Amino acid sequence: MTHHQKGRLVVVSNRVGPLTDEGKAGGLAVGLADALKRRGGLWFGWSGETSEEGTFSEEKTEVFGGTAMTTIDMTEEELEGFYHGYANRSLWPLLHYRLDLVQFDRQSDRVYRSVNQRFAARLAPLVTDDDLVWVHDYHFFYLGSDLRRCGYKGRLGFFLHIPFASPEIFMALPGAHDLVHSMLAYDLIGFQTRQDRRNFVNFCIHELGGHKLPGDRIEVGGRIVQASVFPIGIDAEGFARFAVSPEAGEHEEMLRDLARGRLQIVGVDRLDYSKGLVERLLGFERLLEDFPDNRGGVNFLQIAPLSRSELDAYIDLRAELEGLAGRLNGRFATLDWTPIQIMTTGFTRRALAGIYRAARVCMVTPLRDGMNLVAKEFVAAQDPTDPGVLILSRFAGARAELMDALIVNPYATDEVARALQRALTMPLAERQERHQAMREKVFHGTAAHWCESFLTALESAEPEARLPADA
Ligand code: ADQ
Repeated sequence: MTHHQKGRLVVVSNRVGPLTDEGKAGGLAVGLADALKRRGGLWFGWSGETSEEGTFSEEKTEVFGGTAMTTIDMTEEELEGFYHGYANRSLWPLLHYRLDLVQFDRQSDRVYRSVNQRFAARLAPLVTDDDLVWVHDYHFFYLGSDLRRCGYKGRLGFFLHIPFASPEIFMALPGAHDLVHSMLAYDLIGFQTRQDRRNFVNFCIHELGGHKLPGDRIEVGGRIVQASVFPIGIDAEGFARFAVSPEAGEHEEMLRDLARGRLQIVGVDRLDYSKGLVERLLGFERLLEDFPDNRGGVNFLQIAPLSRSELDAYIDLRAELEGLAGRLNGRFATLDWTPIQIMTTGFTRRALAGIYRAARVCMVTPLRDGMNLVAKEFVAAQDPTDPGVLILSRFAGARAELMDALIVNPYATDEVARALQRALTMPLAERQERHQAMREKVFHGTAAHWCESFLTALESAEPEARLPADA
């Protein structure tokens, strides 16, 4: 056997960078940046800019230490069809089980595939077969098979950050078979949860005629692929340090001063229909109806930065939420108390950590979520001697690890209200016990751990494995 030379890590994702842990970088960027800093390598993706066809600037490359960040532009038409269209109007709602919001059209399907091809063609000359190529998320399902067509024979992995819907739902996608077929070009496919993996494997078995092999492998039409579970995490120690920084302290204090002894409930989510924000507000309203002692005694702060605000579904959601919050405040507010505050402001990591720390309760109640890093950040930010309580949706990927949260069905308004009441009145000893159990999970399953587990599995994957008969 020839010794496999450890190649460079090549990460492909729609957005590239940043390589620092400052500012507003999410957990994902931090985890990847970490791995790239340790291993050196290339981060390849979209520049975030559009330019006219034919006048594409050469790719831009910035080098930081051992890592190069190389990006290319898209045309306006590509941005519309690939990003706003197929990725965010078709795949996002589909994979979050929202067939009522899905829009399919053949133009954006076509553009999505051609952008995957173009990115693969631009990436191909930048990689060698000794590299480890790791492609991220639902923007690039086809990129692996396109890269193979360009001649790449090295190891090729894919990680899906969002849920993989059950075959019943997934089959609604025109071209569903094509898409999953193309995914088989990857040697290793990673999912957030066992359920996502099971949905994918069931699709391969029942729709593509594949079967299970020992280990995590499946065989489809002679091609062997490994499908495994790698729950993403956060830099827990780093985040816990942020939570005791001066900037966090200022925010924590500000929030406590404003609350004037009232208990603080927080929610932190991109303003997205998958996050269950409407249902969450209704749960809070039910709390005030059914447990009236809380009137005047709790504050609910929802931080919801705007996201994809060009899309109708997001414009409608924003209007619905603002209407609901207005109605609720109108109904319950007194001269010295406003029950709900919604903000669309972005915060630094440190400020956010301080806000989590000031909260008695954090509501993470998505209708579907791949993982949900807010749940993990909230746990990491708490003061272990006086921790807050996490209310977590049974439909968040994080539920698999954070079983010691108060688990709710976000659609069941009464259940959400009861969980809130229980969280607000939970004795200190129980808060500490639950927090301690969750803290262990969050500090064990970190972003670095996620990254290393995936890359270790990818390193030992056999590139383009085939059944002997097929070879
Ligand atoms: P998202 O859907 O974006 O991620 P999430 O995992 O919660 O959801 O990550 C959001 C990140 O944005 C968190 O790190 C949070 O702190 C940050 N954030 C939110 N509001 C902010 C604000 N106002 N200011 C600053 N930062 C803010 C997708 C999937 C998830 C999966 C992740 C990672 O939908 O299910 O967990 O990718 O795989």
